Amino acid sequence: MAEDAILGYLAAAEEIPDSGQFASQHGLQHSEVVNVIKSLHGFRYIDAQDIKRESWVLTDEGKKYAAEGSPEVQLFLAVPQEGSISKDELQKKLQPSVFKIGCSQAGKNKWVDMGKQVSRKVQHVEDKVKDLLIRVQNGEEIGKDDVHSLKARKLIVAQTWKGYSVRKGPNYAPKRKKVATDLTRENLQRGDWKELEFKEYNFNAKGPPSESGHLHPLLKVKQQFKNIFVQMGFEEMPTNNFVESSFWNFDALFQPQQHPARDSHDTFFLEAPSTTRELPEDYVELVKRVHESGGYGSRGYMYDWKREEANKNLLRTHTTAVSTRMLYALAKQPFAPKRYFSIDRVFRNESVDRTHLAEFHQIEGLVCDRGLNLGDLIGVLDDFFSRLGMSKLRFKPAYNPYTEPSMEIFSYHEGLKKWVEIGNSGMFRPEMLLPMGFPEDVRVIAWGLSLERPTMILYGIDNIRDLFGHKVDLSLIKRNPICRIGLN
Ligand code: FB9
Repeated sequence: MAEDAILGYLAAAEEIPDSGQFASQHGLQHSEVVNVIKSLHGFRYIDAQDIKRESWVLTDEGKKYAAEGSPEVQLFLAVPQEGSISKDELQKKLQPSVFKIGCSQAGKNKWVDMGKQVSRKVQHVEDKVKDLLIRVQNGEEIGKDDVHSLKARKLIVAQTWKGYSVRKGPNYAPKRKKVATDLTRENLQRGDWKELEFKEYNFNAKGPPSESGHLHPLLKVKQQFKNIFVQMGFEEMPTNNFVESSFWNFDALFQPQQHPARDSHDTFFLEAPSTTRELPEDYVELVKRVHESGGYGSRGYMYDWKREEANKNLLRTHTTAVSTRMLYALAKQPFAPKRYFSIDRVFRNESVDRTHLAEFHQIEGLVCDRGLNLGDLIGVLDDFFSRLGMSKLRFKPAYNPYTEPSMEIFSYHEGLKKWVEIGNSGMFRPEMLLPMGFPEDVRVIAWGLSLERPTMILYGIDNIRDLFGHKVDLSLIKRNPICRIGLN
């Protein structure tokens, strides 16, 4: 219909200057003409150029006055030719908005005398506003000042009309040739494939969206970290137990029982099962002793260590609890150097804000070997973070109950143009390692960071709720790019 009209018209004419006029001249919907133009343009039957036209359209209020007359005229007509009418009377005769606007406009036009009593000051008035609105409605031009005053009264608004001017295209034909998109058995049998014109291959056409599963950004970044650890010869520790005993999460790490992190303000303790079933008794005895009176050159914390405190079950506050278990197990065997890592959830009863939830994923690495020192720690941190594209590191002395010395790790982030705290680290205390049974000269260097922070920075997410939790918008999961960490 519209297609034949357009192709037919161009058979005789050079161009269709304005698709809008063409549509109204051919009694066609402009929207339909536009769709056909886009399609014919796609197949290069025609060449279409955008044309834009600014026009004015009436607002709903404008339409109302065009139909019922402007409020000032409605008010004027409601005032008796002779004598006067009380303002209240007048108000009853008109709609509230008409009365309000009518008063101010008729007053401004000095048509009426607005007192307690309202009376006419002129015999006759023209409803210029209504006339102007009707002319705009009919698409007629009106004067600049009139446009300005109607716009000021929010009776008209600007509207951009978009259309096309059309000329013949390279593949122009008065009728669209049916282009074959398939060479079928029938074509071959009928032999009519010789006449057929085949559609060009559109190598840029997007294939049908493949509905498949998508990895959460956190899992993509987690995989990148795992690859780096494995490349550096680290073995993953089993972290499949969110519930831990205070013993492995705190006591075995030489963290004193009155340490603030051990109260329910920071830690989620379990109601059921509230206490752990079993602990290695001889080792517990050694941990009790080192807390109470030290040993191994330490004077300990000199307090009464309580077994029931160590028995309390909690949601682990760090994956260092897993490191403790693995190091204890390692100390049972004839000593061999070991590199371990873990990446899994930890839970902290912290105040929730833009970057903190009650749970996050901790990444931890440790190296256990004879004679290791702080230099070895800095070395392995340089190696680890350089593989993440973070080469310039700075270290700030810090404190952890289970490491001495301890260091916060900072890296200069080119993108953010600032030094970012990228983790914490230290050397596990002898009060932690020797009760496990490690030889004197065995040292363990370790460090930790979160998975959420690097993921937020890499994916440009500034609020952790957009990354993790029930408020995450699934499309983020669907359309997030691959993780290019360390792959610059
Ligand atoms: O992840 C952290 N920051 C970070 C890491 C990477 C990163 O990459 C970007 C692509 C460039 C950006 C930022 N932090 C650790 C530093 C801060 O965010 C800090 O404010 C918050 N920390 C968490 C704990 O919050 C209470 C991050 C989390 C953290 C902190 C310490 C450890 C683990 C996680 C640890 C440890 C440790 C120390 C010694 C021995 C063993 C483990």
